[in-house]
Amino acid sequence: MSTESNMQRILITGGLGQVGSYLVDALHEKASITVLDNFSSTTREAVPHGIHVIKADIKDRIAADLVKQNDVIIHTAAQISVTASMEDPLFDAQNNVFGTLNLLEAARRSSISKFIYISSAAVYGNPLYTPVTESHPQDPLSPYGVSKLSGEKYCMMYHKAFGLPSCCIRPFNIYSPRQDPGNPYSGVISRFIDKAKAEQSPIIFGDGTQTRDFISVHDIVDMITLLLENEDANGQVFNAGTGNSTTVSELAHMILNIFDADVPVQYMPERPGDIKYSCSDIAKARKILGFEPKVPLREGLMEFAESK
Ligand code: UD2
Repeated sequence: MSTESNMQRILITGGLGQVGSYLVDALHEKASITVLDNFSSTTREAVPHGIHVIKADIKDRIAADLVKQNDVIIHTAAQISVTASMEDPLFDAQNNVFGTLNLLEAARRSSISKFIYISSAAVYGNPLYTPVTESHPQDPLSPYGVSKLSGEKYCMMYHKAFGLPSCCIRPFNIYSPRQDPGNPYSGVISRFIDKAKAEQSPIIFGDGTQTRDFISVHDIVDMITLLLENEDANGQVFNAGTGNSTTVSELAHMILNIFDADVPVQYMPERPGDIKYSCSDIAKARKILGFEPKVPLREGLMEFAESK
């Protein structure tokens, strides 16, 4: 049996957030985990026993010190709201660009074996074609997309110039029961489920024909776990999606059906700046990582019914 002293030491930034908290659950028996989180966005009530939780910001000096004390860095912490980034691009960049750079600089001066960065499909902007491959032009429509792309570019540059074993993923629309439905920036799935549970109409912005590639947080965790073991992934960026798209209208009806809510959907004008069609091409992740998404959308949605 492994003891804490010979276990791999993993630092998870944003370890109380949506992706980070599921990573903690998946990895804490196999590794010695430290969570760095500023407690700005969490629905998690308690972390598993034995996890070191440090309340600090990724821009802080202590974040750099923590990087040096670990073998692997999984960097999920970020300002995650597109809308907030439009209102305050400086705040967004300070977190997502300078926070990431603070960690990378510390990583360059240490002997870490992996640095995993969570980017976003927002780097693509409005897709020119679907499914979107990693080589699709990157033309972000928000400061958030720019800051995420910037973090990626730094990771790749640190790989090329300093040999840092870094790799990036670009998640499409992640969902999980730990996404906070009370947050106005929350995703469509948690909003629709919240409505369905209250027997209220979900609100569709536009005509509902827009599509998204919804991926369960468990598949994201799977992909990150594959990255941990794969040296060929270093210096690479991977789409993190399912390769399937669903219309918002289909989604609404699926959720009403699962929650047995007998209410009509309601339509509101399209959200300004909304992307029409989005779907990932995951051939690269399949080939290099052996990644295969395992959670069909309906099954992933059922988890919300069981968890609350
Ligand atoms: C996702 C990400 C965002 C960024 C962006 C990049 C989430 C929560 N957001 O934004 O961070 O990466 O992709 O393109 O994953 N909708 C409704 N009714 C609602 C809420 C939403 O119809 O109550 C529609 C919305 O107009 C859009 C679709 O559902 O067409 C998805 O909206 P979203 O906010 O879940 O995510 P998205 O794709 O805009």
